[in-house]
Amino acid sequence: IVGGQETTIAQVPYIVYLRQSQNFICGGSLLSAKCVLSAAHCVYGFQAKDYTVHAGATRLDESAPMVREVLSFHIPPNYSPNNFDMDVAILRLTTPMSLSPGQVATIQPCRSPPAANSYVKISGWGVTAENNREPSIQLRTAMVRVLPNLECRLAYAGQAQLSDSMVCAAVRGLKDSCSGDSGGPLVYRGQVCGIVSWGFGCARISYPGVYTNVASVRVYEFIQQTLNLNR
Ligand code: 4AZ
Repeated sequence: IVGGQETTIAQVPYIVYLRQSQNFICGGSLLSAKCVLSAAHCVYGFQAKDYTVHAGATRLDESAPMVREVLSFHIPPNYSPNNFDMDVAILRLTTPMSLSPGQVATIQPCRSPPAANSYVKISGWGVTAENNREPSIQLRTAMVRVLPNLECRLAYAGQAQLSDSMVCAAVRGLKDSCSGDSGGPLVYRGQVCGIVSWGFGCARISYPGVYTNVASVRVYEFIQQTLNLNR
């Protein structure tokens, strides 16, 4: 997170982080005791057995209160690693997290998207500046503004295609998600409405952060169908 502030897990009890072969790589959100919402690009091309999901942690340098292995990934068949369309994944855990109020909690996917210009909360252990290489040891958070669709399409015009499965948010030039925040939550009114996905650089004036739009029909239906497989 660039331009944010330190926080603790008590303020963001639904956030988890993913390790792949012991390395911190991404964030995620707990949708249920056994299901984690993250970005497809955090897991695409890799194997479930190489991942662990860490919950209840504020800092990366202490062992997380709860660590679980990943049984399987679910990625939409139309996920495109080239343009990040449908950048969403559900990770099914081998054993459920035990939910402990204030430290480990679930969050619901958002069915109706926040209106343009709403302020939303992003959180993660990603780098605090575009050129940093190491993640933030402490969990950080920032409030960013949801951009009108047109403003974001104009920002990326000629550079990248934005699809209906994407939504942009930023305080342009100041606050943004960045490398390592991928897969983590964008929250509005207590629901997860976005997944950190991509952007050109971080907190640049010209290029807002792009998030998977959880409330878009294609993404919302993928999430619901995948969660239903469990029941
Ligand atoms: C990344 O590299 C990344 N500013 C994540 C989010 C953003 C940019 C890059 C959005 O994982």
